[in-house]
Amino acid sequence: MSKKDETLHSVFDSDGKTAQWGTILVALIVGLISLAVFLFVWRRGRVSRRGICLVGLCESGKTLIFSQLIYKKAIESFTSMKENVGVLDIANKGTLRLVDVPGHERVRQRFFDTYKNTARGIVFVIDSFSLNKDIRDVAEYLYNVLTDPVVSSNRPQILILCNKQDHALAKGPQVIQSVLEKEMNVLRNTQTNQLEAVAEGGNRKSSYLGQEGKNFEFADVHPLRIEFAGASAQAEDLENLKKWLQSVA
Ligand SMILES: Nc1nc2c(ncn2[C@@H]2O[C@H](COP(=O)(O)OP(=O)(O)OP(=O)(O)O)[C@@H](O)[C@H]2O)c(=O)[nH]1
Ligand SMILES: [Mg+2]
Repeated sequence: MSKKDETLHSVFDSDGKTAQWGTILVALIVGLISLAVFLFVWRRGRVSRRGICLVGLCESGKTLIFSQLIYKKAIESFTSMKENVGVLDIANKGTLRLVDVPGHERVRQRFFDTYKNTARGIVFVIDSFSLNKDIRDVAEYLYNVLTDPVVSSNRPQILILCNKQDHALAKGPQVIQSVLEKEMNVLRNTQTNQLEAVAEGGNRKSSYLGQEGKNFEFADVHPLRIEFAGASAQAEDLENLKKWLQSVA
């Protein structure tokens, strides 16, 4: 190779490397910009979600909790057929919009669908006294909430509030958690078998609640964070709920 050819070759080499570095740099910048846009949109979505949905079966105490928090007093309530909406002030963290979703089977899904998109948190209220009798219905409603596609994608924080702790025969939050885990396990097996029968070869994993191959546990419902706490709206003991609201806001 002549001296001139060698020079040309090395110039071509360095040009090729420069072009390669240029492409990597552009790809890096595009990647960073996309990440920044994604984070911005994701954060905006989270920040703009300021709703807290109170859900649960009829008579669990949602409206009494709502009135204690919003009006600071108990109001006489009857089975709600429409939602109650109120604004909660949270110290140093602005406001949250509290929505009391009626528990009546005929209307609850419609109201939940209306408000679930804006939910930053969901409080699932349980009557800790009548749980034995209602366990199947409670588990079914909770299962529906936890497998809701909007809940799965927005990942609001979830509090399972064991209300009516003032009742002498009320079960505590820990007992309720383990009783519910057993019931959710049975329900999950039934639901999974039904799904498999209906849609063979379908993407079963997307709606599978918890971890496959072991008994249902709330700790395994990733990426949702599910907590349990006790309360008594009647005795005006809503401290656990207030602490949770403060942490969620
Ligand atoms: N003992 C006791 N009773 C409660 C408590 N919280 C609510 N209740 C009573 O339970 C009944 C039902 O309460 P609501 O607040 O109306 O129930 P809800 O969940 O709004 O019911 P729906 O509107 O039908 O979905 C009322 O008689 C309340 O006074 C509590 O902490 N302890
Ligand atoms: Mg009500």
